[in-house]
Amino acid sequence: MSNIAGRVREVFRGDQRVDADALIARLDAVRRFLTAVDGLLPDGDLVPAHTLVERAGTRLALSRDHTVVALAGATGSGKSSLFNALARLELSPVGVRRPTTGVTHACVWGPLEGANHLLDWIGVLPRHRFVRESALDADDETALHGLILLDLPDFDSVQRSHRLEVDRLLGLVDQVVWVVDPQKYADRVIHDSYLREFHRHRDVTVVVLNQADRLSPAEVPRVLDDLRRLLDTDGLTGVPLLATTAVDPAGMVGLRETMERTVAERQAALRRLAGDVDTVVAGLDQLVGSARPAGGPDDTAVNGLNRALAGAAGVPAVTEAVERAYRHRAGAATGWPVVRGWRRLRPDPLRRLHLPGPPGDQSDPAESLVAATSVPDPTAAQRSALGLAIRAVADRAAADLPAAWPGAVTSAARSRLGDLPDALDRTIAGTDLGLDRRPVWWRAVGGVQWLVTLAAVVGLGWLVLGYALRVLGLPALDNPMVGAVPLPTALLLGGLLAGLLVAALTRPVVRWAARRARARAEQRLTARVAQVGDEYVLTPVRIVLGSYAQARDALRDAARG
Ligand SMILES: Nc1nc2c(ncn2[C@@H]2O[C@H](COP(=O)(O)OP(=O)(O)OP(=O)(O)O)[C@@H](O)[C@H]2O)c(=O)[nH]1
Ligand SMILES: [Mg+2]
Repeated sequence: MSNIAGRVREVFRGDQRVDADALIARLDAVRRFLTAVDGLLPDGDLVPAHTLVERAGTRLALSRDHTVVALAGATGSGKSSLFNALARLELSPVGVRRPTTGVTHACVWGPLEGANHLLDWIGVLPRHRFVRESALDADDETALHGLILLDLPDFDSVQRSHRLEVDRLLGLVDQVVWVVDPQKYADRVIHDSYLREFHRHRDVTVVVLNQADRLSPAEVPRVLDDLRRLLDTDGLTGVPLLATTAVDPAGMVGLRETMERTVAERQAALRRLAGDVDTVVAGLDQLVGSARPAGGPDDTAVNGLNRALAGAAGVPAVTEAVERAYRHRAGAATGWPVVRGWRRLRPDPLRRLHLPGPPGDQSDPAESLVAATSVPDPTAAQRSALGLAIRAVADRAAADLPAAWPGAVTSAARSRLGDLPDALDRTIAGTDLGLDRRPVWWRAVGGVQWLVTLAAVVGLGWLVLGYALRVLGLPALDNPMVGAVPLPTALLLGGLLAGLLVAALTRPVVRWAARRARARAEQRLTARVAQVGDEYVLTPVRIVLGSYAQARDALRDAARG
């Protein structure tokens, strides 16, 4: 037996110490990760992390002076026998009827009070808790003070409740001693369903080949070698492996020493949780990956979005109306006074869209509380173009992110889609289209038109008066001459001609200025619509990208340095 104990010491790894503060920092990082991804990733993927945070918090708050060690294994491997042998008392019934142990038994070395909270949390019924402290053998047992040993039911049980109990407890204990026997040590269940799953908990895993007395001394090393090979395949290279004989105190020496070392180090709880963090981080890794998060949606996608938003908001219709309104208003201000009145009767093109009418218009909709325009609703094509542009923004922003994220980014990009039409409409209604002031040159041209019209009217009156005097036989007026033309005729014709000429000269200028007004309005509207896109589409996307970056950083912090 002693040479087996020697082999065990060689491979015992108890090497890495886990610093409690570092572990708490890693758990905090997992917590930060969960906060960052809350509502963004499927809840089902986050269950192990939530469970870890909750369990680790509780375990660390409970006694760290105690080490909870579970004896786990197939039915009949001798867990209860080892439990009793370590306790040197018959605490847990050992039987020939399989399975024997249906409920977890616990034995506490040292006073029970400190351990009770731990056992409450672990869920061992008080009537199955025993204390291993007697005045007689106190000295023998001091080395195990702080040990809470659990005798678990069989994990390969025909009783489903046994398996559930074992699985539950294996998630809570600090260290597991896997008990196998010479007949069943190579069983697939223990290796595939249990040992392999624990490969990140190598630091808190011990494997014992019990019932070694049933093998010949020559067979023991051979079976141990075979078992070691299987453990290597399970990813458990280097875990302590020792042979035990529960029915012979000499066959318990190695296991007892291992237990004593575990209890003295007080590291098992921390190592177990560190292994849990490793497992959780490895599981989350594919959710976050190492891709650097993009700073935000790229320019091409944003430009496409702005174009689609402008289309859906009716910017082309409004700018078209701005150009026509400019021509309409300029015509009313600078046109030939005789026909100006007719123009005023025609509705203003912007007023028709319920946009600000000419200055001084009493029913200016910009002053009303509900700033809704009558800009035509987006067509189906414009709506689908907007949908595609939003999708493109999300796709480009999430291009480098792992599979779990593009969905979250797309949802964020579309999250305020329902509010967009109103926001766009309000923005259009609230945008200064640049037609508020009448240009000075309108007034100057309008003044000239009045003057020449006045001249024509004076000329006409003068001619009418001369004609009336002639009809009545009264002395005729002495008409001054302008060259060969009498002054009244010159005034009338000159006034009319000048009016038409000014109108003809003004028209191209008005057209040019109207186009400029349209371009200016288009610039302003596009800028405002882009702001709406930023607020309603890009900002939600950036928030998700920010969460991704936080999650990625948190997971890097949670990974063991
Ligand atoms: N020869 C020998 N027999 C052992 C040894 N350990 C246990 N046994 C016997 O193996 C049988 C099963 O032992 P238990 O301790 O009840 O096994 P268990 O793993 O607790 O079984 P369950 O409670 O059913 O899961 C009993 O008859 C024990 O006496 C050992 O080291 N050597
Ligand atoms: Mg048992």
